Amino acid sequence: MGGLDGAEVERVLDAAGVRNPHVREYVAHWAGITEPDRVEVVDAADDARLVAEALDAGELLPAGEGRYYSRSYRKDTARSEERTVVATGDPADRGVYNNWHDAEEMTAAQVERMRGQSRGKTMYVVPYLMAPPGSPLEAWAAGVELTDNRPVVLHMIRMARVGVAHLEQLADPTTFVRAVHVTGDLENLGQGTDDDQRWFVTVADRRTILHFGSSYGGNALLGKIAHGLRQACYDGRASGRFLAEQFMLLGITDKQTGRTYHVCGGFPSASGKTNLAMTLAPDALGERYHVSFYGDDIAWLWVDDDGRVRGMNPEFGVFGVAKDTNELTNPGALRSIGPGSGAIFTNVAYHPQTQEVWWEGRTPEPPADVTGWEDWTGTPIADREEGDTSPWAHPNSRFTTTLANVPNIADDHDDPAGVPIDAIIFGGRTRDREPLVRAVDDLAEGVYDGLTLGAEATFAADGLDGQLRYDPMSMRPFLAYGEGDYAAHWLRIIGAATHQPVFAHVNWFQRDLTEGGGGRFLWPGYRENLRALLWLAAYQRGEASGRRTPVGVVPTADELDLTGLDLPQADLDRLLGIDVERWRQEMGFRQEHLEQFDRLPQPIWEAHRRVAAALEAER
Ligand code: GTP
Ligand code: SPV
Ligand code: MN
Repeated sequence: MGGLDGAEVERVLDAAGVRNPHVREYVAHWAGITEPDRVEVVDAADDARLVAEALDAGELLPAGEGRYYSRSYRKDTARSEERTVVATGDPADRGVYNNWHDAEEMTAAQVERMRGQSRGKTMYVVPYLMAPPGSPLEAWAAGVELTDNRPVVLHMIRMARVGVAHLEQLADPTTFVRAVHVTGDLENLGQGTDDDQRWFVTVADRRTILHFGSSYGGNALLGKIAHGLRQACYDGRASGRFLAEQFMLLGITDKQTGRTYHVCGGFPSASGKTNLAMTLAPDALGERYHVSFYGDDIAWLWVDDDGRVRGMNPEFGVFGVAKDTNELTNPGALRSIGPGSGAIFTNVAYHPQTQEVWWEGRTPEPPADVTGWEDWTGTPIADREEGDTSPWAHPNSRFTTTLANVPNIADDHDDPAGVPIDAIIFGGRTRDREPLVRAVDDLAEGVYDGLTLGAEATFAADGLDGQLRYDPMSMRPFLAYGEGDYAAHWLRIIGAATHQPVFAHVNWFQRDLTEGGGGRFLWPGYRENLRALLWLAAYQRGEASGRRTPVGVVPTADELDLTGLDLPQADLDRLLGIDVERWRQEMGFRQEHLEQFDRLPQPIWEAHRRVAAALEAER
């Protein structure tokens, strides 16, 4: 053990009040492997001191009153799906998308990779809880992240409930996720080459996460994606108790009736979950409706004793995409990262003298006076070569802020009982074919719709024009076991509910593909998206009947509240239309997509055939 002996580890754990013997043993075990110089146990209350240390060390830079800026190594700016693995002891867990490997082999390889890699560094022990305390799912929510990276600790404090107490109160002291993060020598890991040294492994049947070689969000904040999604996806099925999904969760309160309608749902990464959940009602409708935020990236769903589907957000903060966030698109997000928020900006553009930050879409044009501005790599904008049009901020630059800063945070967002779920929606970036919203009443058809979610390949990308990159339920990068078994688990969990939520597919991204249309978005999007959800609520209450189509029920033009919107009739027709020929083409692609999955339940195939037959009948 580098500069640290076992007695010193014991002393630190004693001083921090870590009595859970299983936590102590785990910390000592990994300190022996990664060989840090120091061990420190973290509590959320340590934030101010850790921030001060990080500023001193230059790991963070000041970004205006109580806000911070961090730059990552330039090859370490996003999740790496090719290097991400789910490992178990059972080859039957292999799916199409989970990149399954053997648990024994991956664990041994990661131990060797991590050996001695924290020398000279501090190992931070970060006990956390991915649930409101007292949640019926608390048994699956506790974890201890070990990380040798201080900025990662600061992000964890914002994104998860951090403190020793969470690990001392467990009903079963052994059931916490062991989440080990070792940064590695980022400049020498061969990112993206044949000699890539990084591996991000969730050993799901051992509830152990071993991530090596990155300090970026989803790769390093292990409570979030690795535990909150991959591990929980596995645990939800192993226990038979719950679903863990890459879903946002919001409530729409009708101030006239006092009723709140709860909607959760999945859109693939960078497709609008944060924006939808943080949405404030558009001005024209704000008198009547209030939208409240529960979560923007993860929801765990279960069925309560009364047969209601309930949902909660296991996270404590938001890790949002910066690009295009501005006063018009998302005023709520801007307020959540305002002065004194403690927000951390990663990989946006920065002005060291004024401590300002900027990203593409923050204002229509970049700051006119470029003097002093640096792009996300630290290169002064003034030194850029003539004709360099690369973005100032990295396209995946992000902000990190706690839920408490979100202006429309729901009063009951941390209620351990969660909230009743009325609707489950799916949406991707689809330039044609998918209408603004279509409701699906049947459970199997709803699950089928989620399994066939995707985003269209762009004109530039390889592959068939109009073919989707499928992303089942928006969980493609986070699935922990095979897709057929996943579908069966969905049918079992939601099928046990006595009050069935309605399903719906939404699409904010239809484009004008006519000559001269320039590919503009047909729908204004952002805050106006509320209108589609209001229709869904009315439909579910029987106050709107819509128009039945082979792929679900779409609103009639007069059922959609368009007050204050200036939408040409031709656009509206397109937004609410069903292009049967395009849909028939899509059914062929879906067939191939679904055929890849082992053990896909019969009810899903039947749903597929029903939709296909209904489309044939339209001819
Ligand atoms: P992850 O955090 O990666 O899971 O992403 P997310 O699904 O939360 O995506 P987010 O809400 O951060 O949005 C990603 C991008 O989509 C941003 O650049 C938004 O500006 C853009 N976007 C979101 N909603 C809309 C919309 O309704 N219309 C249009 N045109 N763009 C949108
Ligand atoms: C996503 O990529 O879907 C995210 C951000 O929510 S990350 O934390 O990188 O996974
Ligand atoms: Mn996400």
